[in-house]
Amino acid sequence: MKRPLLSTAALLIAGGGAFLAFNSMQGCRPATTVAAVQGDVASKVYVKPGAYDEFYNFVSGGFSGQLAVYGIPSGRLLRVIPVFSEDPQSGYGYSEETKPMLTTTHGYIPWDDSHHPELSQTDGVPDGKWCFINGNNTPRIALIDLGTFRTKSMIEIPNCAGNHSSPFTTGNSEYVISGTRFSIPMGTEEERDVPIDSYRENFKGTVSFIKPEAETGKMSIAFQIITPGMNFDLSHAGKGPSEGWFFFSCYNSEQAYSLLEVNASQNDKDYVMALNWKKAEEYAQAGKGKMVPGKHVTNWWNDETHTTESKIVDQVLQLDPRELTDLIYFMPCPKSPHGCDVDPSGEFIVGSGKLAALIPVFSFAKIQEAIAKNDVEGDFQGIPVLKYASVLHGEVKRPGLGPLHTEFDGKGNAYTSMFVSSEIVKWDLKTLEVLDRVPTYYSIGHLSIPGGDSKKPWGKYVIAYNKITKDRFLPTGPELTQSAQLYNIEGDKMELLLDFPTIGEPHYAQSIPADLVRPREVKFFDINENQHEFVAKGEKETKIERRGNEVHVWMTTIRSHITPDNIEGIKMGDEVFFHVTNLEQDWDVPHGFAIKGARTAELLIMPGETQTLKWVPNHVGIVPFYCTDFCSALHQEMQGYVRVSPAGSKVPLTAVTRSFEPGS
Ligand code: K7E
Ligand code: CUA
Repeated sequence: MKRPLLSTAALLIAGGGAFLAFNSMQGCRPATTVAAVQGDVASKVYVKPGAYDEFYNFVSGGFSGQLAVYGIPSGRLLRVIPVFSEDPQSGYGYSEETKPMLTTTHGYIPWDDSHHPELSQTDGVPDGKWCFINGNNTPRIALIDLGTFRTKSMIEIPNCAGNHSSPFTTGNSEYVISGTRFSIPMGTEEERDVPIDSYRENFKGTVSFIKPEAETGKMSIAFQIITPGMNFDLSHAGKGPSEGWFFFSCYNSEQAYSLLEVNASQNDKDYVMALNWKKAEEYAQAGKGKMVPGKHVTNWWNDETHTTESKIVDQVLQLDPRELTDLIYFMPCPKSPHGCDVDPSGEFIVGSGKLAALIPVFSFAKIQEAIAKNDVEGDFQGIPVLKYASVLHGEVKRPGLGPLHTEFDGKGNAYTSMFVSSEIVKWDLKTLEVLDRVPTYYSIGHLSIPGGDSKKPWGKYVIAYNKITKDRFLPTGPELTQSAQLYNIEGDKMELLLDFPTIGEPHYAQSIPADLVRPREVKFFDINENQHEFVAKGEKETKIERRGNEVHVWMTTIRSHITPDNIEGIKMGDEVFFHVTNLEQDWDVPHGFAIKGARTAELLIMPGETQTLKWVPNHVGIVPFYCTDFCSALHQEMQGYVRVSPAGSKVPLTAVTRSFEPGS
């Protein structure tokens, strides 16, 4: 979303758009770069050394592909969890055990564009068990276990392109959703190889319902719903009265396939799609769908074997709403809606039209009435379009420019981010009156209140995630950091407390009280439960074995030595697999493993865990290896040697640790 606004405006004017009016409207763009910060705010974000933050804040890394974890209110970066991208720091994507996690039907894909962290829920409230996040580019959803802060499972989404309206959850995490941003032709090769300008006939969207198994976190696709071709942008599940429904923002109802900037900005209204997922579930269980091609990979981390298990699935169950006519309905929504948010009561659905000068709020009760009375204004490709006036609770007038996303404080207020006018606008859900506005620095995308899309927000803070920071931080060359800004929202007026930089580009983020996460904390892995194929549960179990040109080394680490540390008999042409078990049984004592010339990265092995580095020697001679993590006073002594001999050498294969008499 980082883009020159003026050129957009120019094109839209050329295209007859109403953007000019936006750009020339005055009054809410922050005039000064120095925010009015009260003298006493420092105490409100100050977490004294040794104390903990109140909230964990999970922030998407955008094009970094990762998920960053901050403490709130301090804004301290606690961890970057590798999800869709390789991570040299931990060996994620480099160890033999983690490589399959990033495997798809396109092969090994070590990067993605992550947008929306979504915490798992129980009874509509975040429960601290998992955090989901979407990969937008090569459509995937990942599940992060908040016991280990690691990627636990990952599923590829078939018949999808641009997994953007994802991975929003139902109230008990029965399902998480994936809606396709880009519509595409699907089916056989012949059906897919069509002219781009046959969009209207051939391009379709899908919405997939992914089921995470409650016990294991394994994910599978329960069913998929085919939709008219459009762009599905964001979504949220209903709750309370609207439990059982999902709502999606849809843009490009023009069905443009070129220069969308202009061509998809023509219609005054696009749609919010209401989807009855309880019905869909019923139909799926009653065999009303059909199996269609939908090859995808689903990967799952087994905590006992410390290894990824991968499964390829060839087909998915697809439901067609042209036959199952009570599955989806469209509601007109001005104009090119982005955010689609449901308030804590579940009655109000907020559609935020990027190009709209107002914010429409839909009423779930009225939607139900309109459906019951068939109160439609027509159809869109066979799907009923309900009358705007009939489903509208009301409109927030003159909220600001470029509304994107809305969150809630649980006290009857909504907070909407305004990308163009760079501000957060607070408004009353019932009266739709604007109550307060604060500048953000600058170009806010998402915003987030702890629990702010759930039934029970912890309405203490709102955090802005900004695309542009211009003059807010020390300059760092051509690219400046993106950032978050923390505001207190306990009073009538929002109050800016803190700026903090973020990794990659922050899109959405969610926060949860640390007290809900900490009880599940895993401090180390029980070595007795380690079922890795190549585990060595003690130094006596270390060994070396040749299998053709593969050499396997069962290796252990403990403060402060690696066993074995003298290896001979490796030959050019061999592939060496170091299976390193960390024997420690204590919190926060990882050991690292690196070897000269390795073409990937190190391993960082947690206590009780086994991880494997594959190494192909390419020089004859003595090659050192060592521990990379300063683990003890004698960390620098934690090293060893491999002797590499020419191919065909007769040096016997040995792996030992030797005692050594000084001076002998
Ligand atoms: Cu608004 Cu991808 Cu949710 Cu970015 S998206 S801002
Ligand atoms: Cu083990 Cu340093």
